[in-house]
Amino acid sequence: MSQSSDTAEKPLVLIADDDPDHCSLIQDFLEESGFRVVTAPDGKVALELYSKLQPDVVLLDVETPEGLDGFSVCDIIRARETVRESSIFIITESEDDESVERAYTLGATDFIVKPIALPVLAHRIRYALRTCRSLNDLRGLIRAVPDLIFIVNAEGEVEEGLSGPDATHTLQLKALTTASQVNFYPCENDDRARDCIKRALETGKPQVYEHSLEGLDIELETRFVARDKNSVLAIVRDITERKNSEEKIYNLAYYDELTELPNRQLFSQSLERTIQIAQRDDEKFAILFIDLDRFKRINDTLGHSIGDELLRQVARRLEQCTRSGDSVARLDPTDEDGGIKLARLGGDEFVIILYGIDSEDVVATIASRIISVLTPPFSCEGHQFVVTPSIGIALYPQDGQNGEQLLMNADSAMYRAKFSGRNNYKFYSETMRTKSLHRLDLENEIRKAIDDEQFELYYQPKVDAETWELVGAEALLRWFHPVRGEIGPADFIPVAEETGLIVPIGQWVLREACKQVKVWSTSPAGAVPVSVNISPHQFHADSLYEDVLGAASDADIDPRLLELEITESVLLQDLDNTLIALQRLKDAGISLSVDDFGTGYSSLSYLKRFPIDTIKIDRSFVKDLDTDLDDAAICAAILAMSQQLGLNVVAEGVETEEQLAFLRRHGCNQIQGFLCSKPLSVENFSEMLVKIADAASDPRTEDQATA
Ligand SMILES: Nc1nc2c(ncn2[C@@H]2O[C@H](COP(=O)(O)OP(=O)(O)OP(=O)(O)O)[C@@H](O)[C@H]2O)c(=O)[nH]1
Ligand SMILES: [Mg+2]
Repeated sequence: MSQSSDTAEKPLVLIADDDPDHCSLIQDFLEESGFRVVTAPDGKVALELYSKLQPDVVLLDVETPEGLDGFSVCDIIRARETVRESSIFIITESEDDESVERAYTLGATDFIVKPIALPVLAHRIRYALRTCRSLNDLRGLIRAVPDLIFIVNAEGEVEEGLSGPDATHTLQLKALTTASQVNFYPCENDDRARDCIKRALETGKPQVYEHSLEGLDIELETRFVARDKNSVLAIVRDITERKNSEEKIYNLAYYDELTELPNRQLFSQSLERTIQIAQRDDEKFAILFIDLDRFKRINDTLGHSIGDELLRQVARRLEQCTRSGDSVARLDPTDEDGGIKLARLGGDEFVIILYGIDSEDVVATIASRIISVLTPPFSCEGHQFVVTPSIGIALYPQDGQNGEQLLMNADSAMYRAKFSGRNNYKFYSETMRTKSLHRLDLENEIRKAIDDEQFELYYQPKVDAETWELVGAEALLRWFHPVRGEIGPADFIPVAEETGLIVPIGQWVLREACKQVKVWSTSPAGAVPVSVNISPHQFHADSLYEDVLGAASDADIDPRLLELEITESVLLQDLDNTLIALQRLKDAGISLSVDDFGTGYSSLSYLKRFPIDTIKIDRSFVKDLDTDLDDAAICAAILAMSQQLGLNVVAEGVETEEQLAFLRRHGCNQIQGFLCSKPLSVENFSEMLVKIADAASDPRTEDQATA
């Protein structure tokens, strides 16, 4: 070991004693015991050496004949000390009370009476050094930590502030703490704080307590640590920043940024909790699943930012329906601890929980209210528009035992609301579940039918009402299931519509019909125009125009041989876009006809606006022509009006001579129905064409034109 490190490790002792013999006796002994020693003959030299060498230990003889005595030197040393503290021993001849009192008051570490027991002296010095070092460490620590540290008694009163100079800065409490650090931290009035102090004193374990400061945006965390039986250390930390970032993270995770409503995540948690509470309290609640109708069009036509603004406004209006003052439904029991009633699930989907409902009527009332709250037009950036919702309702407990199931069922009820015309609400019910299971089967079967080519087209002839000549045919879809046999269109078309499968089916029908038109275009009876039914879904699909014209050009047919039959209700939705779509088709040479005329709104104005060639009188009017005067009047009126507008009219479902006579009398152009022919397979239709051709070359009877 080197000399320098040797000396560095040895504590330095300063002895001030005017008796040189006594002084050197102590010096020799201490040096042998592992200390370094310097000596001073009087108080003045002692102070000089103290300032120069900063000894770890000072031994002061009180009785110096002249100059400063030991007490005074002790006093001056303590006054000069800043950070580090030395151990100071006062040496006296006698142990009188007054001297002892004075020494300790002046800050002496210990007291030694002559004659000195040298072996004990070494131990006492070492012990004092250890204590002093610990104290110095603690002081350093307190000065360095940014926390405020107090001594607080069992009643919560602050007794002393211990903090170092940095603490108040980090707490940003300058305004409050300039007078005194102690004043701003009164925990004696806070029961929670007092409980924590009590627990810290009883258990000996540190207690953590979070609180804010009244009137200030500051969050504090205090740790109470037992100090002795009656007091604790209160270590106070400013956690405002941490709290703020925790809140930010929480909001990002659980709230929707756009509308500031709870998001799907928070909703799911709240829903599970609501289920638990409803189960415990034997309560009922409802979930309302809200999806805006045709929201995509707003994005597409006015841009995403207006779409966003609209979603925000919708959120605000929905909030009105779920305000806690709402007397129709009781409050969500989870409200207080963050339970929610309204959330945005994503896109244009919102969801509401109505807790503690007594009957479905109550839920229906609120659903109606939601519809009417959204009814007034919205205005965003100078645009005004109407947005309607479709609402699906699932009830706990009958419609689902867990959140996922309830939400799924509310969603499927919403789907039904869409399907029945939008802007309404539908309850999920057990029957619907059965239906949806059935629908699921059917949906799979339809998919398979497309792949396995189980569909077939039949063609029902249309004839001229006067001459009975074949003027065209309507293509009708048939499904021959390998196991179930023939499945009627009424059984599968609605499911195909609902699932969107009608689009691929419709595309197949178009292609197939065009191929058939091509085959018959070279028939001896002449080309046969074919009409194809276009479903609402298919009509609104973006690909309609390409599907129709693509099928015609792939089959290499004249588009004029193809007619599209569209229902009245389709025409009446979204008039402007419908007009554009129809005009494009018309310009490409496709004929257009309105199916089931008379069953919908029968608005005359659209007949004038749209480029329509033909209207078809629905079979329901034709059926009772002979017996029902109203139906007869309607048919007559449709025929008269069509003549005025120059439209071709086809009567569907004509079965009797009487019906035919009536229709002829009122100027109906064409007839379709069993009276002339039922729908025929391709094979039978082709045979019929041959017969027609034969009859034309051998004109004995007209009847051969019919099947
Ligand atoms: N502006 C905006 N649009 C969104 C947002 N999230 C989803 N969307 C759009 O919202 C539309 C939701 O469409 P759907 O509900 O499926 O369809 P829809 O057009 O509303 O028609 P229906 O609901 O069937 O009546 C989609 O076009 C999404 O692109 C969003 O945060 N902002
Ligand atoms: Mg929608």
